[in-house]
Amino acid sequence: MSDQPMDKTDLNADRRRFLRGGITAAGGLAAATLGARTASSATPDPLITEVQEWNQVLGDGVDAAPYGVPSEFEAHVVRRDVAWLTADPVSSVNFTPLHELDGIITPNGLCFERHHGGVAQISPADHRLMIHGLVDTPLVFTMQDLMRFPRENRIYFLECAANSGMEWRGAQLNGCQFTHGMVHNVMYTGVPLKLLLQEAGLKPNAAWLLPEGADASGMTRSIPLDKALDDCLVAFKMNGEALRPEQGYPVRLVVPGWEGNMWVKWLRRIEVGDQPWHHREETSKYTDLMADGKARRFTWTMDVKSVITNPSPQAPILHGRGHTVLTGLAWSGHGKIKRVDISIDGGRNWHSARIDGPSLSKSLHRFYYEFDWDGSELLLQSRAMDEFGNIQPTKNALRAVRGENSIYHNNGIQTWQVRSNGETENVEIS
Ligand SMILES: Nc1nc2c(c(=O)[nH]1)N[C@H]1C(S)=C(S)[C@@H](COP(=O)(O)O)O[C@H]1N2
Ligand SMILES: [Mo]
Repeated sequence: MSDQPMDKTDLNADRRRFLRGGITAAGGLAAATLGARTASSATPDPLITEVQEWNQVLGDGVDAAPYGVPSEFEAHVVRRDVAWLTADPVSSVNFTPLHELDGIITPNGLCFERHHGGVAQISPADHRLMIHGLVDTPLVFTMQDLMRFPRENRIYFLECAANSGMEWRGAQLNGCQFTHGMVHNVMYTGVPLKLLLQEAGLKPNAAWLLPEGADASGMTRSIPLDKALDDCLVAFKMNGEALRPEQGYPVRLVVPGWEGNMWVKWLRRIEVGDQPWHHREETSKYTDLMADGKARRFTWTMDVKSVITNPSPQAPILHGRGHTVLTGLAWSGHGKIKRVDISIDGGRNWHSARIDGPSLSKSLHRFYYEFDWDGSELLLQSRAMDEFGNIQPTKNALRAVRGENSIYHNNGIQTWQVRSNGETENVEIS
């Protein structure tokens, strides 16, 4: 190309000449294998040969969007809720659109929300965090105080213990957003909780913590001290910017690998005690009801799990047979993901998926499996294994151990059925 500035009309005329000449694009062979159209195609594409509107008008200036928003063509990429699931949107949940995302980071505006008393709006100047109980010196921190402690940056998934809960008794919701979308993966910036506890000084009999939220639900959970001293963070940033109000602005607790309900948002108080507290929800919530009527309690760690995000019911195969990219997410509350296996025939044959992107402990992992689709019906499954050899079970194996009364901790293998027209559905196979 010449280094003379060229106007857009010239550029288009140039493209037309190129097309009429029928020049075969270099690398045309590779493109053909992948099913892309070659440049020498008989009917010229007006999107290439004609001047388009956006080639001719000036766009918005830099003052149009002081805080940027996604393209208008991405308006369908939003959190969604399921109206019949809860009585009231204030004590409810919405779901991350996993099928629209790639890589491992969840954008802040798409992180699913779960709250029991709505979103508290708190000015950071008015926020206080108290640490008291079995400590040498009870302390109250302002946000400014917190900013004077050394910080860490860590990427962790948060999964609600009820994620996939509606699927215990069979295939129910048609889309990975709804079956698996109570998970997000964020880089947190925060102060290790250990440093704040050391500042207050722990009494020798200190063994449990009771973090409490400043929202209307005043949510509290019992957390063993060992976990707090290991890897918990008191976080004020997510993906580089301030926490969103929905995620607990100005400060939330991060409890890596453990169920989401312990990640107290709008964190205002941490009481130190020598035994767990009795929570009013304990009889019905955040325990796993077994077939014999007994309940599992303190099932904190989120087990190894994975889901294929594309294709999936909200993201059918639209391109027909041929080269197909399957992708999804895998995670484990115990550590890193070591391997993900893919089956396209309902678990008869397994192939290793390719994990791409950072492999971090207690973080989402992104996997891919590329294959040539012959247009026949598929039964897609993914099965994750973590670095400690924990393997994702089938749903039936899970039911054999836990019965069907549970809502929580469903990490069973998900099946999507792809029909020959590319439509995809949530199914279960025995
Ligand atoms: N203060 C407070 N913290 C809370 C909750 C709440 O209602 N109030 N909900 C909990 C539950 S059940 C989950 S799953 C996570 C959800 O976090 P998210 O809204 O950032 O996705 O927050 C937890 N922390
Ligand atoms: Mo939750």
